[in-house]
Amino acid sequence: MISATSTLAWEGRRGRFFEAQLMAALRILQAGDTTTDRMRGSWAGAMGHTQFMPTVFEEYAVDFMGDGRRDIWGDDPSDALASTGEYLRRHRWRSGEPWGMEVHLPAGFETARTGRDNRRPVAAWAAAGVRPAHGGTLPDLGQAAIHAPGGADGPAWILFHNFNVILRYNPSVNYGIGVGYMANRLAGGSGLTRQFGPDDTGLTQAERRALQALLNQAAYDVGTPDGVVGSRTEAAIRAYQAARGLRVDGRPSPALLAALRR
Ligand SMILES: [Ca+2]
Repeated sequence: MISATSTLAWEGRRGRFFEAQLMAALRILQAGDTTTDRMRGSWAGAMGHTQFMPTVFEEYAVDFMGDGRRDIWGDDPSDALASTGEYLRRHRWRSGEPWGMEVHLPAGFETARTGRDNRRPVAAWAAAGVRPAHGGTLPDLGQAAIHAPGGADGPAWILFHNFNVILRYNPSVNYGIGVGYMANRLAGGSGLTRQFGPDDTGLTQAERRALQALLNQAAYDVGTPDGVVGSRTEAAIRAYQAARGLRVDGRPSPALLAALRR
């Protein structure tokens, strides 16, 4: 942490910001919360299990286990998780309320009405035909937004107050949906009822997985098919294309999937 924050303070683009982070990191050491060898963080200065910046640590970290040290780095994640809970609480997380839920949109629903800034009362969305994907009625939690990244027929969510609290951690809507969805699944919640459409490769996730399985069958090893096209899949595609005399670009496509299925 000291190496990373002092380098970034010296490098200059955000010098003042990282100078403040460096000074905070030194104060944390001085306070005895951890030691230099255990105070690890990313190159960009985020540290511990839930990636607190040093100034955020000073503001929100708590000693949940009561041993006198706020230890967000140790094998026991209790202090880190409690500190994250404190961060969410102080940003006005409402206990017991969901962040959002998957919904089904009615036929002809205008996606122009979706988006995080397009907030309306839950009752207005219910009147417009928005229904929980897993049945029941929408809980009346005040103002809410609809997020439908794949259009009206893809997965869609209604987003309540607590979703905006998650975004205080990271302002990406995809990040917020990912965190919220994973939390629901960890708590035993159901999977999505709708599939995402094709991505910019022209293939759906199921098709990308099928493409990876076919590459494996053809002895171009991509590892366990997961629908995520990383460097290993790209290398396998390149090898396959080269062996078949195709243009070598390493990119998945509907034509490549069709070739593998022949
Ligand atoms: Ca502690």
